[in-house]
Amino acid sequence: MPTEMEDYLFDLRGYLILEQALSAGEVDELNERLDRLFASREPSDPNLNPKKGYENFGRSLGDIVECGEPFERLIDHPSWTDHLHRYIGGEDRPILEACSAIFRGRDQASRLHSGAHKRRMYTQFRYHNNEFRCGEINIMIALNDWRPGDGATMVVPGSHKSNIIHPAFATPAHKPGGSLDTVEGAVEVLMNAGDALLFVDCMAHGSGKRVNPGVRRSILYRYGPRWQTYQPNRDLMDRLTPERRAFMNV
Ligand SMILES: O=C(O)CCC(=O)C(=O)O
Repeated sequence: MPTEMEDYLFDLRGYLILEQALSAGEVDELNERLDRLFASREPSDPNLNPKKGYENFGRSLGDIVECGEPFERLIDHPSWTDHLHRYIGGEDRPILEACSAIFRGRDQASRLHSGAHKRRMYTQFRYHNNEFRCGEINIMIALNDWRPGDGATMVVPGSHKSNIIHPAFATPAHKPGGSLDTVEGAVEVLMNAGDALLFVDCMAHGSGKRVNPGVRRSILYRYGPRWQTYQPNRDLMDRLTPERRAFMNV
């Protein structure tokens, strides 16, 4: 279970740094796998190329959990499993919603996005009766050391509870190619290889622009509450109109 201090800091800031969440051996194995995976993809592979508006994000390889046992081990890694249960909360068990490896090179960045003002289901942060109920918890793993200028994740602490949109959403920081380098209140999350950043997705975040040579290496696993229970059978799904199918949980 997270400690009392972790609960306090997570509630206050919206994030925690889990130091040495992965061992040096685990980091080496993941890096080795990723080197081979990235090298085996054609540069035109759509899975390697970020979607429209995120062209400057870096190289990203989606559904990475399907790429071997070292990635499967991350699903319920002991360094964060209890935190996921605590922060997603209640009887809603955490499920993996998305996962990717992100390599960020020179001049690349993740622009400012998310924030409590959005009020979407997955950008929710709630706390009631000593229970957290977060719509999405992210685990961002550093696979090499992240130092100033490396394109590290940047967060706006406390913005998961903000009622007011950050004024920087009206600036180039939020536009394609933007970064959080000059965003008021944003902090750069510097980590050592093997550390993991746990954060609630409704905290405003993105990254600094990488200005150093080399590549920032990372893996991102996103979890949310599974609260739908009814799963329709295949026969029913085959019969339904596309409009009706769109209402079903598959
Ligand atoms: O790449 C990063 O450091 C941040 C990733 C991010 O902002 C996101 O995927 O939502």
